Amino acid sequence: MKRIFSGMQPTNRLTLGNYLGALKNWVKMQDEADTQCIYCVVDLHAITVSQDTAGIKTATREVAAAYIAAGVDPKKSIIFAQSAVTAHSQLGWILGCMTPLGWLNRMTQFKDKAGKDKEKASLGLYGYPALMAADILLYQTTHVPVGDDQKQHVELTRDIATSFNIHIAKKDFFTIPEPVIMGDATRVMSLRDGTAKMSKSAESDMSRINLTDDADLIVQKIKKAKTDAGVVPSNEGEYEGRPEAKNLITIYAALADTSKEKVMGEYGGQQFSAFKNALSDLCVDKLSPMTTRMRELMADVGEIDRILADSADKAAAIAEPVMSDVMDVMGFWKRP
Ligand code: AQP
Repeated sequence: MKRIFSGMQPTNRLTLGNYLGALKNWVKMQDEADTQCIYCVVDLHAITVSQDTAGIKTATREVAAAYIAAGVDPKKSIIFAQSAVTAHSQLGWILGCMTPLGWLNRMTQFKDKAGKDKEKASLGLYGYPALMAADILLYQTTHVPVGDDQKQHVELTRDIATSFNIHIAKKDFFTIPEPVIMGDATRVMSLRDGTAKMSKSAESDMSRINLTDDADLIVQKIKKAKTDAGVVPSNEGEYEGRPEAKNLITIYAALADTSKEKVMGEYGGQQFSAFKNALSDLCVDKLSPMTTRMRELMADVGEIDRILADSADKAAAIAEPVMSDVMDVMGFWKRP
């Protein structure tokens, strides 16, 4: 049986990037035969950069609501908050103690997220990959769907698991997970800068489309999206060196479930204003059912909490026996 584990940070509301790059594929995976999907809201990871103690609970519920609104079915998949299963922190610490600094020093995400002043970055941000390894290994995960940017962390997870199996457990204890690089996953770029990833925590709200944006705001954001002085490209060669043009075509193709070539065949040579109108219509058409469902879900927080609680029980039922075995392997005293 395949067991899939993946997660998103409740650092803000989810964006079109999160949807097209990950969520859309998560929904497909839950219908694959002999597959159990575990989709986590990784709130412990969210506090590695800043601690929004007033907003994280709502953000966690909103991310869970977005998963469900996008099509993740809580009857088929486990949707839970990472902090609700304490074994994540426990195993994260243990694995952190056996992860050499040399391995962590190679992680490019730390370099990106710590920015120029690394002295101000937290120990948590540095140790993020050890906690991510714990998230994955606790469930004896077989496959981890990730974007290209996260592949390095899954490789590190494999190294940590292999080292634990050889040197500590002296047997095949942890399943060695395979990264599933989502080949058809779309990399959505910022609407203000075609060379930067669309990111939910980027400073400018105009740089992204949030899954909660209403139709007027979507239209406004796409209208103001940066383009260049040319017309819509007609082929791949014409969008090289034009990241903003390429991004809008990529978004259109992903939303319409078609190829970029087909989109360029239809709109190539036209003014961007006409193409942006078509893109806005498509975006509103595809996102509004999701936005409506999210609003309904968020209007009944009790129901979201029931789903999160029920799923946390299911997650804990898998994680706790693994954690108990880790305690034995580590030689820790356990309550008799
Ligand atoms: N722009 C994007 N295009 C394609 N995929 C994306 N993902 C994120 N942004 C894009 C995918 O969404 C998943 C969730 O990732 P995360 O919440 O762990 O954090 P992230 O990758 O760092 O995403 P953000 O939105 O940029 O969050 P912040 O601003 O908090 O850092 C991942 O599978 C990711 O590939």
